[in-house]
Amino acid sequence: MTDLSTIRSEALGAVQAAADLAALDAVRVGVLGKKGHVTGLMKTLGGMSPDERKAFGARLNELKGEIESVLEARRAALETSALDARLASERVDVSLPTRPEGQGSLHPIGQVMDEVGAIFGEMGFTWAEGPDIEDDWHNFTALNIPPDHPARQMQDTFYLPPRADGTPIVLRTHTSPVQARTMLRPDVQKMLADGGSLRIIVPGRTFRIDSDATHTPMFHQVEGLVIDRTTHMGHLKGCLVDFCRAFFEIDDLPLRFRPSYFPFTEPSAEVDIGCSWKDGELRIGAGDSWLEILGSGMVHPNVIANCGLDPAVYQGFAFGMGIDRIGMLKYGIPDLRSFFDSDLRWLRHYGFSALEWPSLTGGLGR
Ligand code: 2NL
Repeated sequence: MTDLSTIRSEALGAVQAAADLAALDAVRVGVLGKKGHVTGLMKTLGGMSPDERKAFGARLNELKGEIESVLEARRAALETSALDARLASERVDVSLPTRPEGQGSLHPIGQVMDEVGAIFGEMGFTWAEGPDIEDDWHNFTALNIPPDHPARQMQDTFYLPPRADGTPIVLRTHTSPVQARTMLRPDVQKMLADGGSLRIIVPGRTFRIDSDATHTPMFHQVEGLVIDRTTHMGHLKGCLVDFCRAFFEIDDLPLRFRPSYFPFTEPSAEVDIGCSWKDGELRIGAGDSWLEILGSGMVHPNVIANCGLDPAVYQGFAFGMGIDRIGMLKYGIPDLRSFFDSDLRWLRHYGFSALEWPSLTGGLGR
């Protein structure tokens, strides 16, 4: 009897005296744990007579319940005061700046495409796209490339399994099939018949079996096309001079139009820009060297006819250039293959801000 009331008063006193949760748990273990006082008394029940056991057992259980409930009440009180203390001592500084978020950057290829788009956009060209996978009619035949032309060879062109009807399928070797598809569109034919002009640029991926320091099997081109009844070689020249000077941001950039040959244009011209080499480094815009930058010409009458237009009525010019190549030249990127390595350090170095849109008035590149 004295045992129980002593245990009770000691236990209740210890619970109230526990200053933190760890001390409170020590009290619980000392009373109700495996070797606790109450647990020890529970073990003595087995040696008692049934009447003794019943009476003592009931009192023991009552004591155990009482201690459990004061333990629980004290635990709740300690937790509340611990939280109150934290709330009083810690504070959130809402005036702190936010953590900087990682900002991605634009790949130079997309940047150069946007720059080219901004320049030709100012001249009234719209942006056209089409499929990477083409049939050989749109990729070769429509463009006046004869069946035995070396460009059609398996060594140069990626062939895919032919269509069920036997039509050969290729990865497009240039973006020209998009121009052919555009000219063939009924709404474009009607617009031309009504006296309008077609002016498009076609940026996109192209594929050729070629792989070395200056060629990758996948690369990027932008081609352009103007078709109406009066556009002539003078327009071609003025347009491309303006483009090159705007793109390289050099007002007096020297240009040279050099006679050339393409199956899809007649006459054809390649365009070189003036440059010089000093200590192995390229300087664009002055000097006595020339750098080939693009190919161009008046659209061949056969191409006009293949695209459903009368070559006696319609004429125009076309041009094509390598996006990757003009990007390397403008931004001093030495190795073409690095464009496609997806190296984050390279992208951080050569990448462009996604928040600045190239424009002739606001600035093209950096
Ligand atoms: C080059 C040369 C060129 C064209 C592409 C073209 C397209 C049609 C009709 C006529 Cl639909 N021509 N495209 C014309 C001349 C040159 O590209 O060196 N590209 C990298």
